[in-house]
Amino acid sequence: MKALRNLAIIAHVDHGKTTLVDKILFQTNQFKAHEEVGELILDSHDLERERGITIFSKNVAVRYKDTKINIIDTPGHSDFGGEVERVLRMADGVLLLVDAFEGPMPQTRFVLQKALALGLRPIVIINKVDKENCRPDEVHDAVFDLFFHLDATEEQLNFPTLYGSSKQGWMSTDWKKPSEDFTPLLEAILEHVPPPVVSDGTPQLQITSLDFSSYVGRIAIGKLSRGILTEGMPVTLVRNAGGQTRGRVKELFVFEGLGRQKVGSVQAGDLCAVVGLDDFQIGDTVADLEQPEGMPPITVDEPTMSMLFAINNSPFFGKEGKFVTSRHLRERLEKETEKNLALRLAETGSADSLQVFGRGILHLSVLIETMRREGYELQVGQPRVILKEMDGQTCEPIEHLVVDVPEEHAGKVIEQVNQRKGEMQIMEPKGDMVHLEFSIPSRGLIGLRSNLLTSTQGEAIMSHRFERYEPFKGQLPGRINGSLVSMETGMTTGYSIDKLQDRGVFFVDPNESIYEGQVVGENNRPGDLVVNLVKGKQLTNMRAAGKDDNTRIAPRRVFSLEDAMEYIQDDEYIEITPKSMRLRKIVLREADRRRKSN
Ligand SMILES: Nc1nc2c(ncn2[C@@H]2O[C@H](COP(=O)(O)OP(=O)(O)OP(=O)(O)O)[C@@H](O)[C@H]2O)c(=O)[nH]1
Ligand SMILES: [Mg+2]
Repeated sequence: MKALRNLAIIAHVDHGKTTLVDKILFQTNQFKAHEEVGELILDSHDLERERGITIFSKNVAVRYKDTKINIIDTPGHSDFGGEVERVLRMADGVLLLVDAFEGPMPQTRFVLQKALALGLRPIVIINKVDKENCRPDEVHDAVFDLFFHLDATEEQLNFPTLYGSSKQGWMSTDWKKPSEDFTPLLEAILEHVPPPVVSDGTPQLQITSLDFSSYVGRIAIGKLSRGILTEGMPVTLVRNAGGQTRGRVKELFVFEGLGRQKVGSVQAGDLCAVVGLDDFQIGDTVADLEQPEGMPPITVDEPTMSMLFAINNSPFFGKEGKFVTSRHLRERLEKETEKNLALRLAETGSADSLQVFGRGILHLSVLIETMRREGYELQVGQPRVILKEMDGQTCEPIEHLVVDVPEEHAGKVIEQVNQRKGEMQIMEPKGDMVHLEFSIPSRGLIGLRSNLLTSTQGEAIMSHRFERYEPFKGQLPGRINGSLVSMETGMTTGYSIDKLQDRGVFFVDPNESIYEGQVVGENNRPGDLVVNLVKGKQLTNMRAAGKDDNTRIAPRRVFSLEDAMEYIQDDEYIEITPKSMRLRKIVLREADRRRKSN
């Protein structure tokens, strides 16, 4: 059998995983014409490129000294932690990347814990030592402490450490002595990552990941841990949920460089993609036709957040989208659940909406954004965390929150987190910053990021991760400021916006089409205020489109989709079309709203 290593790269978000994999591919000659365009080859999805984060884990393979190294790049954002946990089953070792300034963060802890529990051999990389304020030695000690707290075995505690810069393309055992390239890392991989352990017997491949192609449908991905698979082979699928079905391996692929190579057979130990099994689930085992043996089942993580997805019924519906009916919406969401594992749907009692359950704001916003680009129009409601009844008590998700912030802002951060029922657990210096750790209800996190950024002039770095369920902590203060709501449908005028500027901040520009019930701004005070932005000195407006007035108007507030999701109140929707995003009241007419609240 060929020499083989399977490893996954894991880290907190942005610590440099994809940069490392990209550069390894480059240095091992997997692609030549790599131009420094500031984009990562591996973050190949549009949304990944735009946001500069990895959303989907990816398999690549490189060759070093006659050894094939399968590498799995994983997403670092906590919404995708379940995916990381699953793909770790394909690996025999992990590279744990830690930013040389930030040190271990909530997601570092989560992914390391999972890797250790699976008995994987870790190599630690202290990355970004090229950065000026880095503190590699302190970070190394913190990583050691983390291993210790997570009950690493003696062997795991003896992890080798490399220091370096993914960006500059080198790793070294001593950060003060940079090397030329990744040779020290590749050597460490050959030495410390064990080859896959394979036992004799009939084929066994547990499906841990999936891909989708519009030509062949769903593609199963996993590690062949036993036996041989060949093209055309009839197999039995041992279901994760129990039971068995039969199928056939139509085509087989192994990973090679950035792509896949079609092969006639796969040897135990290698990772592969299987085409032809139509109806499978994650965790199913592809096994021998006659004597199938399944592998221990995998649990797919439960959703933590839900949101209402509804058809667009605003007065402006159907102007921009191709897919606007409830049938479109349902079919699209149902199709999504075939590949988006952490996503669930539930009926609401209305044909025009579905309750969608996911892993967090980012997980859901990626779906909404993808649908928007495909030409869908839809509306979504306020995201809600999922409560659970446990031992006769209502319980809610509690998260571990870490905030690093310059000292002068620490007080404001603590105050805001406390208001949201967060409890401080740790406060200590970290370089020239203060490092704060809290436990806080997930509810309290909604909208917290933008508030903290505002009150710290953009300097707070925060991240969080689900920890456990605890009894409900009681009511949280909602958004303090109410909404400015449009009284009429029509075109906004600079004149009217200008006249109302002391009432709040606007989300619309002059000469924009708005409708009655649209949320056009934020009220300076609590409670909603209905305003007329349509009225104007029509004559002057017609002449110069309100030019004089417009110059005095403060720029409108711009929301990203995630900002909007964290911002809206429970009686509001976000309307999303291929070209626009608007906030609105669910009930558009003021009189109806009043009647409803009485
Ligand atoms: N200075 C410096 N910056 C780096 C280094 N490695 C990565 N970066 C930068 O850090 C940012 C994040 O890098 P990515 O490779 O996308 O990080 P990631 O871990 O893949 O992020 P996610 O996949 O979203 O979890 C990018 O702006 C990189 O250019 C490094 O060694 N030094
Ligand atoms: Mg990445």
